[in-house]
Amino acid sequence: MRMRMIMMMLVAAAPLFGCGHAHPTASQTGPSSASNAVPTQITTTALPAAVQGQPPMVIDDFESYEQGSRLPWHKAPHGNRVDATIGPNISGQGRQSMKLTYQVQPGRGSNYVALMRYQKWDLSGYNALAFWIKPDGQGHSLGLTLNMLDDQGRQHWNLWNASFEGLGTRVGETAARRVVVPFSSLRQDLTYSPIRDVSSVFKPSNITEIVFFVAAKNDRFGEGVLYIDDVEAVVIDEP
Ligand SMILES: [Ca+2]
Repeated sequence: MRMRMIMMMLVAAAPLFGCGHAHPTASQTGPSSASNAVPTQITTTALPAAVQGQPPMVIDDFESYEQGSRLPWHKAPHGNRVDATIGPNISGQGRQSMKLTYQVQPGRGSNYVALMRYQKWDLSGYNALAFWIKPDGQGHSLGLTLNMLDDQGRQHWNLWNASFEGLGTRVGETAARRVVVPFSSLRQDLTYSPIRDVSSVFKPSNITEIVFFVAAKNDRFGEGVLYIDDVEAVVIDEP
């Protein structure tokens, strides 16, 4: 039987820097960024198991990389230090995950990390993004941003944000779990777009960038290690 947990939460769009890359969705990063916070209420759905009959589209299961090889996921030009390497199985299938080793420190630009993969994805026919995460118990907030091209294939930082505090990021919580983010829960962020008349319709066919954010919360700073695996586009039943 499917169990569904709907979690309502406050999210804040994050500051950004006009660097041309997707930005932090996590706010609650301390006084230095509080003035930039734009609270948005979203719904995030966590499903312990898969979804409908349609098979997922695997975006990355991290199984094809050699130990020590360079992953296509890398630090964004902004944010603090984050390295992506191969980690152990966390999802119960396969042998490898992605290990994020990161550091967050006080101060705007240092209190979060952004790990991105830049590629063109056509996720037509899917209505959610799913992944596994094994948090490190640090209690940081976690965010996800998708960047969307326009219909002419132009890049103008039409960003779509989700944040899932409470989903795998509680202090002391280290159990791996699957997170499902319905596309309908994403919130458009045009803060860094030079174009103002951008359509407010999310198009899964036009994804060009996926970014994970980890942001310090409640003045908890320092180094951390967490794991991500089985990043997939999936089909879910939506209310
Ligand atoms: Ca894997």
